[in-house]
Amino acid sequence: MSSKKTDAPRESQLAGTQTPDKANTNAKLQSLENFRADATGEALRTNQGVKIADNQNSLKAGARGPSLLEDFIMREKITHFDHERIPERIVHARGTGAHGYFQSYGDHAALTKAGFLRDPEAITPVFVRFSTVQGPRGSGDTVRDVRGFAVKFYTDEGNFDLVGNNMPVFFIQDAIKFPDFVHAVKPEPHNEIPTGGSAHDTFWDFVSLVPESAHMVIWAMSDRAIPRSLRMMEGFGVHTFRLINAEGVASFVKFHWKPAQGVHSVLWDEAQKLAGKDTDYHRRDLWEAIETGDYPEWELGVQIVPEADEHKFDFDLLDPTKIIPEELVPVTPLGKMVLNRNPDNFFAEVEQIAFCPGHIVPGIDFSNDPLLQGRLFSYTDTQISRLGGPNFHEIPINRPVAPNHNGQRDALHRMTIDKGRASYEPNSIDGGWPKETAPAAEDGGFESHQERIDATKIRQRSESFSDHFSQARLFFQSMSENEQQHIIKAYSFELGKVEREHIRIREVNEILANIDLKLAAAVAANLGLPAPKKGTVQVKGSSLAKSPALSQMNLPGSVGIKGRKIALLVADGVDGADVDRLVKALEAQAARPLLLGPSSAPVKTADGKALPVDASMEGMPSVMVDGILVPAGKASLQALAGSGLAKHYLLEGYKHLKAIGVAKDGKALLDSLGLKEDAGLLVGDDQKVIDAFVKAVEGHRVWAREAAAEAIPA
Ligand code: HDE
Repeated sequence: MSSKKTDAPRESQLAGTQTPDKANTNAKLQSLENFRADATGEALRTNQGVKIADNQNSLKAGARGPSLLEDFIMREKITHFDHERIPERIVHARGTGAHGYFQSYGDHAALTKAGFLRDPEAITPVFVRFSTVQGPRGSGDTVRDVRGFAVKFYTDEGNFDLVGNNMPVFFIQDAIKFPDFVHAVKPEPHNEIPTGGSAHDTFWDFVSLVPESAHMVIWAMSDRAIPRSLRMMEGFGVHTFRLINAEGVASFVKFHWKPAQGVHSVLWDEAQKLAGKDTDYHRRDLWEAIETGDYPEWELGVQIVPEADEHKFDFDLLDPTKIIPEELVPVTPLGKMVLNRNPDNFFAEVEQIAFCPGHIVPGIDFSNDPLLQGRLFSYTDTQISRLGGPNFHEIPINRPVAPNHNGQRDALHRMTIDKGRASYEPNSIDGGWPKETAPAAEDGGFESHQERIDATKIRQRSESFSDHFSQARLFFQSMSENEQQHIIKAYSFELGKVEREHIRIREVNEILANIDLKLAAAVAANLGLPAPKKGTVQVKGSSLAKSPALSQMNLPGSVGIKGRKIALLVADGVDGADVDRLVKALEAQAARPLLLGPSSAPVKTADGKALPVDASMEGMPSVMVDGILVPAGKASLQALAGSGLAKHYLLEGYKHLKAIGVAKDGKALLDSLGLKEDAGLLVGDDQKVIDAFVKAVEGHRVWAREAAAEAIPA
């Protein structure tokens, strides 16, 4: 949602690294990927390798007779088909992913001994899976939800999984509450409604009873929960981790991913419409960007806290409902990640990838965050039922590029045929192999950070975890006016869907009033409830009045309009030369012009030529594009003025604060719609209009228009 650009260290750092081409970057992984099958030029065969002569007809007793049981070809085919689905993920079921690489900016030796962060020449293959949390596999991409941001680094020292989200905190503080939280947010158990959303009683019942969720819930009610693109999201490791250097010195860190594409969101009305008009909006966007060579990039950075400073903050570093404000500890850039290859097969790669926060390499270690500690168990456990046994690490997408010999040889679906007779260690039969490696830095054996623990076994929450509202307040008060209004509307919408009034009242009086009275009053008014006069607890407040880094408005915006989709609305009689001029201007910016007609048939230009269109206006509705241009041509403009589809296109684009540029003769069309020119609604046929249009698209949305756009029907 940002329009401002800053001289972020990211840009200078990115410019300083070489960008290896696509063929080279994945060379390492691909050389090990002998499991990819290409059937080009191959005969159709059964799974046993028998060539198939007829794949159209089953074996029958006579052409009209019953089928024969001996038809092993049909039985094999149907048996396989009958078992083609596996259980979807309990959470994060809906997702998509891509391959790429990570490259360190330098040797971060002071911080860590992890090899992939030590060698700036090393190209570490990665696979990233983005996801929503609540909805099933087939649910919409643009629902209001947290987004998963899970990265598997295939390092030379083993796989490292950074299994994060696009929000830096979480709903609960202790893993034992996770099943309760997930049962509450998932569709309700009696009717399995709603699909892909949190606007229902069980979710709000739970979060209004569990104040530790207040901070994360306000993030989920913000624009962060409706990203414009998976490429335009920040990512966070959430928990505090440790990095360990070769001398064994540990630093606490929080991981951050900063997108080079800027951080942007859609409006709520757009998000809702997209969920129907293009359920695959985010999946398609990522796929197309990679196919067209517009490779998304993120910078990996860390906030570093020396162990000695662990207790220097007014919150607990182990509490996953807290951020370290970037104003207190800035993010140190470590390297960049580029996604440059789409999967060949969704099931084999995106569906079968198995992440686990417990997959770490020497140089990285955990903290005692009780949410992280529970996750270390849960992920491996869930794969056993989802992927059918403990050998899921042998599925191609999960295999490390590092060798992995040990005594774990049996169990369901074992692929490797291990040689040698000793599946135990120590042994003297197989020469003692495979052997342990010393933890010394150059040897690379994993060694847990030696933390002194002297404690009583106890079921208790630390007192330092008890402030649930200071950072939620900091978040709300750090938002721009537009963002605050979006948050108010999101709470009002969601609570408006809650049937039980006592839940609405509890959320307003016992949660929102403790966050911010202005927020509570505005939501209360929309629900017809009295505004609370004061909160129910004493909130100590954050040491900062505001954290500018929390507002998307303040984050670096996109640079240029590369890859942005721009609709050109055309009808019979359009001025072909003007279309050419606009298309060339957009292509010069590496944007994606799309000619949209009244139908999918070509339109006729004013000088009688057939002009093919990319889609109909119905097929590519305004919610799917970032800006709209209306080229010159009297007859075309007249036709558009008489078309409900075209008028709706412009009104909706205006309502969603998009840049609109209309030829001079199209002024009457705008007047008939009651639309007034502004910084992003431009009229004219000259270069100045194009320049202003490009600037408005780069700014993502015309925020100054938001109040005026309220009057436009949705
Ligand atoms: Fe997860 N989470 N989670 N989670 N999570 C899963 O693992 C779990 C949490 C996250 O694209 C599951 O393989 C527990 C925080 C992502 O495949 C499961 C707790 C964060 C993904 C699981 C949490 C996440 C998952 C479901 C609380 C952000 C998708 C299927 C203790 C830091 C990964 C699976 C992918 C998936 C458990 C909390 C992120 C059930 C018990 C906090 C991105 O194992």
